[in-house]
Amino acid sequence: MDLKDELNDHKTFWKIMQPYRQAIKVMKMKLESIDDELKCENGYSPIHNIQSRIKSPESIIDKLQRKQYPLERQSLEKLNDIAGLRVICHYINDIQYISQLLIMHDDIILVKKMNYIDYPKDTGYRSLHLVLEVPVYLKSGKMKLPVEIQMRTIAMDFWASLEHEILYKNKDQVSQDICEELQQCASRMALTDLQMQKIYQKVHKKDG
Ligand code: 0O2
Repeated sequence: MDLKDELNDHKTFWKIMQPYRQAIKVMKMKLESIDDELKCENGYSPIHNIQSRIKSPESIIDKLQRKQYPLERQSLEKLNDIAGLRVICHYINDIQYISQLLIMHDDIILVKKMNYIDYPKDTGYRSLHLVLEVPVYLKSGKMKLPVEIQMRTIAMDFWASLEHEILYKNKDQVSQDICEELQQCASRMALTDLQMQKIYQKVHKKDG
């Protein structure tokens, strides 16, 4: 069976992805614990919500082909984003703080950090991407697996979700004007994020 057939077979895909599901659970638990500790300390949860996903067979095959890796099991090790978590935070400052606390855990390794918040993509996309290796314990022993974490504010998520929906399957047919409009929306959302952060700080200071 070649990799394409294996991934497209529901049962086989489910089995191959088992360690990745475990990696997601470990990472989610770490994030929830950080959120809980900060809630006890500051009286509010910095994390709005956490979503997780296993990359779809179609998207895995697409990426392997795009990167010109052979379509075989071993090539899966070359992908950092098979296990993915999206962490939606309330304020921009929460993103930096939570990521610092997470990286401090001594059982995880920071493999890659892409700061699309300070350096947004040309599309206007903003998020902090971290690839972290996390230990997973199987019958056969311990293995380390990468998990990609996308951290963003509610405003960044609003933009990314709608942009993805608008451009989905239309990316190549969209005019420059539309791209510019989307970039403008992203810039406005970024300004709003900064303003909301400042408002929070002002109110918090006043109350505290
Ligand atoms: P899915 O869910 O993975 O099928 P790399 O791994 O660094 O070699 P990659 O994967 O292209 O290459 O890295 P990148 O661009 O840092 O991260 C890709 C993911 O970021 C995308 O996943 C999106 O979730 C998100 N993303 C990146 N750019 C944009 C953008 O312009 N708009 C939106 N809405 N999201 C973006 P996939 O691959 O699309 O999906």
